[in-house]
Amino acid sequence: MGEKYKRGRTIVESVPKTIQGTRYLWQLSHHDHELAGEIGQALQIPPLVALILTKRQISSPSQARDFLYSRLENLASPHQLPDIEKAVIRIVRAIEHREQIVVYGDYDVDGIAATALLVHFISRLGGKVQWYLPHRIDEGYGLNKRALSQLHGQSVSLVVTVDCGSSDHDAIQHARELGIDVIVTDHHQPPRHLPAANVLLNPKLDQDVTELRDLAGVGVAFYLVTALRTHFRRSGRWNVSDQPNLREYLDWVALGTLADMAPLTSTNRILTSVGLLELSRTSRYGLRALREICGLDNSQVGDWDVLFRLGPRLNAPGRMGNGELALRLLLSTDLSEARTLARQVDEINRERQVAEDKLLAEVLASVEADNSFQASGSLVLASPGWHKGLLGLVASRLVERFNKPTVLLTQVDQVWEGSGRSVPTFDLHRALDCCSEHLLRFGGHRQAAGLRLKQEQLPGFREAFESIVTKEIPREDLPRTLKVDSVARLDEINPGVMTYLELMQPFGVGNPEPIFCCQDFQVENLRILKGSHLQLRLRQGNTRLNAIGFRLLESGQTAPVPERLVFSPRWNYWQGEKRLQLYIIDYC
Ligand SMILES: [Mn+2]
Repeated sequence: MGEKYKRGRTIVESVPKTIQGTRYLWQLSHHDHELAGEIGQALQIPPLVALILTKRQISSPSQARDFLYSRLENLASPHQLPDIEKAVIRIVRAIEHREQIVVYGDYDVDGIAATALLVHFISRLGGKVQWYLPHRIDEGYGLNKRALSQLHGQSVSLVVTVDCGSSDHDAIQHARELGIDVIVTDHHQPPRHLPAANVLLNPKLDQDVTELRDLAGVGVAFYLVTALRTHFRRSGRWNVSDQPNLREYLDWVALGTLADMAPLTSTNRILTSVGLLELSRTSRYGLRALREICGLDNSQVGDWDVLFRLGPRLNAPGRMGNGELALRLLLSTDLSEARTLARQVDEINRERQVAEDKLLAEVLASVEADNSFQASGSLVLASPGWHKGLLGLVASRLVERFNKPTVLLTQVDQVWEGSGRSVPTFDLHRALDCCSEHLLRFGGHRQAAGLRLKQEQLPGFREAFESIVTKEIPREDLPRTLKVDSVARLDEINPGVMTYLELMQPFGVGNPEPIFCCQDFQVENLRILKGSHLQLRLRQGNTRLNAIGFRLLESGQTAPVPERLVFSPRWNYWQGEKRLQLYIIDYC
């Protein structure tokens, strides 16, 4: 054992490479102590933090510095996006000629944040701009002919989409025939044949776009706005000092990017980490009212707050039908109006929760009623009465439970429509592409997608989808694995380390939250809350820490005294106090 690992880190070597926990097979990965030492020394950060950084594709001290301290100066140029200048020129012409512009959005958080951003900025430039959000149940996702005919009737001559449009060939063709120009800005996987829009702005269209490839819809809108600002500055409209500060828009960008589960690496990491700071001090009435209703008025807003509090509320109106309420909340310029809207959004979110639980129970009952699902690699379920806006949420919960790619469908106007969610290793979008002969339409990403098919296509689709899944995902029951970053002693999880772990936020896709394993502790206090949550007080030497694990136990199970835990540490804010707490992921 070398001298440099002696103090404190010897414990690492005495833990096996894999440990079978109650729910997961824990994989303790190899450490690059040399690189960690180099990073730790150069940045003067705790060894444990340096070690975690080496497990986030960071291979030098300067990369580690850029990762911890996000700087807007490091953002990639908008001109990485082909055709962005064409989009700018067309929008500027519309502004100058007082054309009626419409921002055509989507009803999820990403879509409404992108809509708000573009509407706000174009009107700031003096453009005549209004917005259009399709109704989720009546119209569905994306552009549709009826909406475009209606906009044509309102003398609209330019439609700029956000977060949608890449697959809407017919509607775009229709718009062009009516004399409406269409600029598509989107981040969904483009189809092989592209629609006939005047401009297509989608980072996934071009292989050479690297740093911007994973932008969310609101990220693409933000880049368009950046390019518009440059154009206006160059044409002499503003001095550098009185041009709009785009940093102020990053609160919306962070909301949409986090809620859309876009990978939090590269450009998205910078946008979201700076954006969360903006969200924490935003002066927008809508966001302030929304934070109030979530009990977040005076605290820093973190990734969890967006995912579990702000995001679901903003999503709820769109899921239940009409996202307009959430968009009006974001754009509100009056505090008392914003508070009323926030209350309404909150109420709809409660209705959504009740409806979601009910639908989940119903779907689970049909899974249990059909024995064939036990042996199948995928779940494809359809029922005419299911609520279309909730299928994605419920599909996610089925994936969590059964670990199988899941597609849920409901009937809309004689066709089946629905949502799919996937397990991390399986590319859902590609699978749907392979089954496209059985589909009317599909679109989305690796992990989440939407689809539409005819009644008679369902059996064929189910069979084709199942055969792709069984070919790609091994038949035998693979254990669910959990990557553990490092073993740690309890005294290593301290406020100093937490400061740096907080700098690594936001966590999510592409930037997983650090997970630690600890052992050799005493359990001083053990409680079961609400039948399924496990609460512990741990002691190791002189260090005592509280730990909590949500939904770890089956109801009626007696309390186990764990010997080893895997957890992520977080600050817990409660009644004005800030306490370190370990969130238990698994135990054995
Ligand atoms: Mn999106």
